[in-house]
Amino acid sequence: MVAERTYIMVKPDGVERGLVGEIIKRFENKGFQLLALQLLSPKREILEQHYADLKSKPFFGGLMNYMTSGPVVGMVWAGKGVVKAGRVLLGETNPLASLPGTIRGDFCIDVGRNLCHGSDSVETAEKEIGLWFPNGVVNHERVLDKLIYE
Ligand code: IDP
Ligand code: MG
Repeated sequence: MVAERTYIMVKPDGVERGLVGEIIKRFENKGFQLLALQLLSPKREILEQHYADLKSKPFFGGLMNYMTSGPVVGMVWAGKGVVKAGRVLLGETNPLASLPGTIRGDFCIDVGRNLCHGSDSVETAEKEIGLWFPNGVVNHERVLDKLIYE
């Protein structure tokens, strides 16, 4: 029913700290639909593509080390306004600027250990979904949708 999708990723610190379930719970509670989920240890090449726009930043090397330090959990979530709402659930890039009630606001401190990723636009989301789920993602009809959407 709802076509908008976003790519949400629990970063290595979030996986190591056992926060995968907590992060999934927040998206489930809101009413968004989980379409795909995988745990994998990402190679540098995929991360260089994922973070291509940050390549010239001084923190890029540190970001690559952080993101290759352990497995990540990547997910595709669907729902009305899920790209923007997903970023609201995550909080600000800098966890210290994130309000309590957001994932980053509740669980972390440093920008270089900010637990999670969320696509920043519908266009980026589709690009990221294609990158991380090259075999495609199937949309599922959900009976529950009539209780979530008017
Ligand atoms: P976003 O994750 O909120 O979209 P981006 O600006 O796209 O933020 O940056 C991607 C990731 O790079 C951030 O989530 C964070 O892990 C890392 N990052 C961004 N800015 C800094 C910085 O100033 N120092 C260290 N790491 C940073
Ligand atoms: Mg970003």
